[in-house]
Amino acid sequence: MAYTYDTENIFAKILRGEIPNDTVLETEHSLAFNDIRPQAPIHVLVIPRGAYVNYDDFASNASDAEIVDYTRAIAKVCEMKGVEADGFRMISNAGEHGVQEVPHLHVHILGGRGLGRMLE
Ligand code: IU
Repeated sequence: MAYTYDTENIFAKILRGEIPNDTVLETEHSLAFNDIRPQAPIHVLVIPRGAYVNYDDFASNASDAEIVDYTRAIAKVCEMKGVEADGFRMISNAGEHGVQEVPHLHVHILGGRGLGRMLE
């Protein structure tokens, strides 16, 4: 299944203020909020405000200002949550094989416990 941007996706609704979220950080071009079904003690989603379906779409089509803002927002969340000392994981699922549930780019930041080995 090819993923196209759907303006009715849940994160688009969050960005429009139609659905509440547990905000961690707001910047000009990005929003970070706690995942509704946390998989670790720290589980934050960071999304760009722009309508990008995945990282490839974002990196190819976003402005430099959006890319800088988003990259730094991810780092800021890591700093705010204090995960850098003990380590953390960043994941961005894309498409069907990546089991992407919401078709709006999001990076998961997971930490606060040992996360186990993902890749052999
Ligand atoms: P995925 O990478 O698209 O598979 O993950 C989507 C995430 O969005 C997943 O961890 C959900 O728990 C999370 N989420 C959310 O935080 N709030 C929501 O209303 C919905 C999903 I729907």
